[in-house]
Amino acid sequence: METSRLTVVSNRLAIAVGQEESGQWTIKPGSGGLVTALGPVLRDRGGQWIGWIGAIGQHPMDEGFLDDLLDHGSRETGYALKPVHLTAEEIQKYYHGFSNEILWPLFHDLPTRCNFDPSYWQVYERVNAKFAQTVAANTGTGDYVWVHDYHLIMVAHYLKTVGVERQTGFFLHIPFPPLDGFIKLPWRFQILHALLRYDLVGFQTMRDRRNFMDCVRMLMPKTRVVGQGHIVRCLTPEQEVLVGAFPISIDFRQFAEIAASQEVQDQAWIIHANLPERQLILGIDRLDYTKGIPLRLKAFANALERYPELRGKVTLIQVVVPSREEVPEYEALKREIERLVGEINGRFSQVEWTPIHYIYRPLSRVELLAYYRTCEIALITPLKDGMNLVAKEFCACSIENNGVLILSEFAGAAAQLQNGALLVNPFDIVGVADAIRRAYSMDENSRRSRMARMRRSIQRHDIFHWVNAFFRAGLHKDLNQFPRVELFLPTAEPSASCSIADEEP
Ligand code: ADQ
Repeated sequence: METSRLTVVSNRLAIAVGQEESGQWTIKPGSGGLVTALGPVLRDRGGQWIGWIGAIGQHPMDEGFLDDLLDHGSRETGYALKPVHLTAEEIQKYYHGFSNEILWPLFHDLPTRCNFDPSYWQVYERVNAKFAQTVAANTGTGDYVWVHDYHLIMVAHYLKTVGVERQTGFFLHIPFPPLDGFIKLPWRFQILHALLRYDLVGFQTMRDRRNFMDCVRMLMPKTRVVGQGHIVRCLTPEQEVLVGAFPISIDFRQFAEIAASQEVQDQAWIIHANLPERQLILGIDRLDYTKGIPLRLKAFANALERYPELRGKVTLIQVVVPSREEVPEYEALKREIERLVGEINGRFSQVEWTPIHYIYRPLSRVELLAYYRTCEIALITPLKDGMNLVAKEFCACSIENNGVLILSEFAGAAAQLQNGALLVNPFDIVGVADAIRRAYSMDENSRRSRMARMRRSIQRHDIFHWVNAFFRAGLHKDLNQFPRVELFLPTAEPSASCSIADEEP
């Protein structure tokens, strides 16, 4: 009997290839929500990951050498890495274009930011077909193919088009928009039809699933919806599709354990020793207009303005992780953030107190966890977010149960954390400012009971719970029923000329 193996497919592989000044190639674990979530899952179980290698095409690299590099990466990460190569035009029109100039803003309820360039669509289709070919070439009929996110909605459609039968699941990491937003998409029928070619489609929240079902009911009249509750069945003229909500999570235990380590504790102590006698408020985001950073800075200024007792008593540490910097819109956002930070610091700073510490770079894992552990308040105010793992990571690292989470009601995480977090409307500057004041003066008992509730919930619904819920729905089996890593991993010795850099989240 053929063994069913697990193949994860995402736009990017779980590693980033780069070249140091010395000319040596390095591979680092990738960053971002998807890698943080799936890394521990595959590491625990093994499997293979198919994805784009990143902008490697611009550098001259021998194909054999790349294979060596990936073999090395496979042994370090614990799962096999299978690259998909993209041309410059494909990167431009499929990735920057259709994915990030159309689907990303539209699905985050920001249609005015969309660039509906018709030339993007064909390239999006072509690249999805390319991914489907790589999947077909690297899997067998018994394997489970798990496709991730908005870049790759058409993969199951193209597998079916060329007659390749695989069991497929799809998980959307970003929100699914309401009908009146989705309906603006010129390719709305093709996208809905393609989603209904998977065997199982998963969303982050019930709200996303409801939005999707509204679109199916309105735009696909031949599809019948059967059932209620956690998972429903869609009967299309071609097949049956299961549709469910599976809120993604984190490896809670690992975050909590590392947060308790001596290394993190030492670093946390240094942070607080340098910013004494005040409460630290933490904001951590990728550079992106959906994360609501400028409005958050304005809310912080509003709090300092209206509540003078906060001056000198709170410091906002705003960490921004560089992302999509080559896109003018993101460059403009960076400049706006820097202008606001300068303006607020210029206005409120005193000799021994600077209101905002601004950090624009990725953090090492130890640094990141030290900030989570030491900051008393997390201020997480995306305008819209699929889930937001930072909110969950902050809670997992708040091992003394004394952190306060201020969270946007438009983050997917709000559904799960509403019993402990202070929920805010990120567009309401005065409301967010009031929440900052409330968090600052919250008594110890309330802090502890709220944080304990959130930590319990995240611990119970951790990343392994998420992956098992998905597999049970799609396959009636658990992650540990997949075979171990040996089935996929190469056996060659690591090449001497490449190295794995220190792990970053
Ligand atoms: P992202 O938009 O990347 O993910 P998020 O869920 O917040 O957003 O994940 C960010 C990840 O980056 C976190 O795991 C965090 O640890 C890491 N990170 C943050 N700051 C960092 C720093 N300074 N240095 C290094 N690493 C840092 C997408 C969707 C989300 C969804 C996830 C998972 O947009 O809504 O929650 O996928 O499904």
